[in-house]
This record gives sequence, structure tokens and C-alpha cells, in this order.
Amino acid sequence: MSSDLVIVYHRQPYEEVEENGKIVFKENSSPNGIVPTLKSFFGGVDHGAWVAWKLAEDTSNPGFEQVVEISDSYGDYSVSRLPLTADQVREFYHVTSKEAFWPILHNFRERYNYDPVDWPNFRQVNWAFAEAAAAEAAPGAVVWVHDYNLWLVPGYLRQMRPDVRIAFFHHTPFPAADMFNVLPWRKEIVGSLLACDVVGFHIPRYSSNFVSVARSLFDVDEIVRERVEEDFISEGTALTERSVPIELVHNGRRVHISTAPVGVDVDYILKQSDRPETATKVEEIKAEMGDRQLILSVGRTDYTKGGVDQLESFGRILRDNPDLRGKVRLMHVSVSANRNMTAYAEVQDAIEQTAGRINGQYGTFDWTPIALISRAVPFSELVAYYRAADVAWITPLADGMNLVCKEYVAARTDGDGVLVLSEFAGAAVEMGSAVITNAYSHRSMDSAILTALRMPEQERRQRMSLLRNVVQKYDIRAWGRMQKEAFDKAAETAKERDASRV
Ligand code: GDG
Repeated sequence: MSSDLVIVYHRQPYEEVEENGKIVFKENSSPNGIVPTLKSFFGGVDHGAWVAWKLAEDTSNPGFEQVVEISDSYGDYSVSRLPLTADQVREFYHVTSKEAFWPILHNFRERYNYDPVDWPNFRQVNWAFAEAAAAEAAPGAVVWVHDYNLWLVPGYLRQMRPDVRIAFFHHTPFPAADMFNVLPWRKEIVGSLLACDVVGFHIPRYSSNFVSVARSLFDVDEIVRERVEEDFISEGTALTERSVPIELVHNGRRVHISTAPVGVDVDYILKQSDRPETATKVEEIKAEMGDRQLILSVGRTDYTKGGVDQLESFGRILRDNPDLRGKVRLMHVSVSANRNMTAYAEVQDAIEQTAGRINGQYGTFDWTPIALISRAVPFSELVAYYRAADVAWITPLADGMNLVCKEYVAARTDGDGVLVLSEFAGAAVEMGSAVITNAYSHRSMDSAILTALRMPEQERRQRMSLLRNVVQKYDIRAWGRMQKEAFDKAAETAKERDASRV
């Protein structure tokens, strides 16, 4: 059945589990996260489709149905599972996307690894995604592609299906031309993105960077800019911009540039936060802490998240402030999504070594400065830690948005708690009421955490109240509305284009 909305996202939109020898598709256990948000768009169309990959030994005979029909609380939609071999996945995802693109997107040129990239394989996998999307899309449908590992899909799809509207959302930062153009495939990638009707980013800086990269590689005829709304200006911080491009014209085609920060599901987090079980857990954590302050740090194990730098800062403040020893504890949750990748294994080792050294240096029989958690904590428990933490310490070196800081704020229905946030997280442009820190500066890192630990209650509450307003206003539903507006604008442009042809 053809679909009015086709979402192209590398992961499948459900958990596939075996029950009594039969494969069943289960809704993700937690409605928190990007997948349920994307699925909620199926509620607004007659029929939707999702394209993802699924591991197969033999792609011509994968041993599973390629297209399955799903009916769940989000609506009726088909899921097209593209069979890929383990080698194809490794090459396109773990090597090309994670070793070559990811470091460049996050401004880590020294980590960029060109040598192992198999570009023909990347093209082939992206072509296959585009074919699967083309097969599902109804005439004039919206095809919504997500993230850099599918950068070539729009260009291929435009060749296959000139009638569809193509939108692309970047969950990562988008770097300036000096950095992006390190990629030798830059022209092919940006050429593909310019085949979209809408190219989307979290914040104005990334949209501006994209347009400057496009101008460096192609003739771009017209760029319409507008002033950035006050809500997205955090005075003086590293990622703030004053104006933002909203459209450009290339080869006579209008491309809309959409800027919309992904938010969190505030209603869901409020419900989790107000559960009696959460209150019990919070009491347990607080009882265990006694009069000690709890600092919480949560993130994926990734060099972009600045875990080691943060631990080093904690070591320095214990060294320089003996009064804090025994009085503060850092819970550092760092979960690895790609355990078998060398770059991530190295980060995990460095985190373990640094935390071990600090614990050895300052710990006593009844006080361990750092609790290092490398396994995923269930979300309901995480919310209890958000509630119990005096400070959330979120200091990535680069981060497209960062949802953990928004979850922390959403969970603080008690109105207390301090957020220390790196100015290199996209979220910083909205969350200027946090204690903003420069994650590359020792002095700034150390003084920010000390400020947070010593902040008087009145100031904590004032800042938290401002932060809560922002997180509520730009929640995940607001992001959804902004995406819908961008699709509608693209539809108008397409109509005008068709009308001018007759
Ligand atoms: C990419 C971009 C952008 C983490 N530990 C646990 C756990 N988490 C959950 C958090 C949060 C999510 O993982 C992490 O989201 P982030 O946004 O912080 O980071 P990325 O994974 O890097 O996501 C990022 C995002 O895409 C969306 O566009 O913001 O910049 O890099 O939801 O809660 N969840 C549970 N246990 C854990 O231990 N249950």
C-alpha cells in the first residue's frame, strides 16, 4: 500500500522479539526518544511507511518478509526492512558514518579516518534506502530522511521520484565549510541535500553553516534570511547566531531551510517524575547521600561528550577544595552504544582509568567520590536520579542538541536543582539560564561546577523556573509542529512550481 508519509531512519521503529517461537513486533517499552516521536506523525496521515535496515546473511534471500504491516497505537503503517549484510552495515555505518563523518560533524579533525572508507558501498546502501522509499511513497508524498548516514538518499530519490517532497533532518551539528570540506565527497553530499525541499537542523548556527558550505561548492542564487527569535539567543555564548537562512534557490529550485530544536516529551517525563515509586526512589537516594551533594552526569560513551575532561575537572576541584572531600559525589553514567568500535572502547578505558585514579587518590573507606555506571539505567530510575541530583553536569565538547539536559529540567517539578551546561551543546542557545561553561577551558569548567554547588536556593529556583518555561515551550510536540509547518511550506512551493510550468 502506498503511503503519504515515508520515514527513512536507520533503526526499525519497534522491538522485534521472539515469543513462543514466533516473531512479534512490540512497541518500544519507553515512549521517550526520537523513534516514538517520529511514529506519532503516522497519526496525521491515512497510511505511513518506515524504511530501516535489518541484518541478513544473504541479501537476495534474507529469510524474512521485507515489508510488514504494523497496526499499533500510532496507527497503521508498513515497515520496509532493507536486508544488509554485517559487512555492509559495518562499512556504511561504523566505518564511513562513524569514523569519517562523525568526527568532522563534531569538529574533531584529528579523529577523522579516511583510509578505511568504502565509498561505493556507502552509495550502494544509500541507493537501496532510496529505492525502498520510492517503492512506498504515494504520488506527491512526503519522504522524511534522518541523519548523515543517509546523506545520499535525497539525490537518488529525486532521480527516481521527481514528484515526492523530500525533507531531511540532521540530529548532529553541521560544521563550517573549513571543516566540512575536509570530506572529499563534499560535493556529492551537498548536491544530494540540495535535491531536498526542506533541509532541517536544530539551531541557526548549523543552518548558517550548511548554507555557507553549499555556497562554497555550488552557485546559490538567492538566500532569504530572517532574524533569530529571542528564545534562541543566549547572549554571548559560542553557538548563538543573530540571523538565520530560511530558504535558498539552487538551479531554479527553492530549498527551505528549517531550524527547529528537538525537545523532550515533557508530559511523559512529568508523569514519570510524579509517580509515587519515583518519590520512594528519590528518598532512598537522598537517604544514602546524607548531607552530601549529588552531581549527575549522563551521556553516551563518545569522545564528543567530553567525559574524560569532566572527570579531570572533578579531580581538580577535589584537589583545590579540600572542604569538598567527603561532601560531594559524582554519579557518572556513560553508556556505550558501539562497544566494538576502537574509538569508543578507548574513551571507555580512559573514563575508567581517570575515575579509578581520582577514586584512589581521594576516596576513603566510607566515601567514593565517583560512581561510574557503564550500563543503561532504566528510564524510570534515571528520572529519580534527575530528581535527586543537586546538579546536572552536562559538558559535551560538541553536541547537536543534547536531550539529557532537557530531561533533567523537565523532571524537576519541585523547581530546584542546578544545570551546568556546555556552550557547545546546541541546547545552550535556548538554555541560557543554566550555568553555561566552556568545556575546553579548565578554569571555566572548574568555576562553573563550584558555582553550581554553592548556589543559594533562591537563585537555583529562579534559574530553574526560566529553564522549565523553555523546555515546556519547545517540547517534542513543538518540534513536530515546526516540522509540519516546514512540510506545508514545501508543499506550497511545489504547487507554485507546478502552476508556473502549465
Ligand atoms: C543525537 C545527537 C541530539 C542516556 N543514558 C541513558 C539513557 N540515555 C538517553 C537519555 C537521552 C538519550 O539517551 C541521549 O540523547 P542525547 O540527545 O543527549 O544524545 P545522542 O544519543 O548523542 O543523540 C544529540 C539527539 O540525537 C536528538 O536529535 O540531541 O545531539 O548526538 O534521551 O535519556 N536512557 C536510559 N538509561 C541510560 O542510562 N534509559
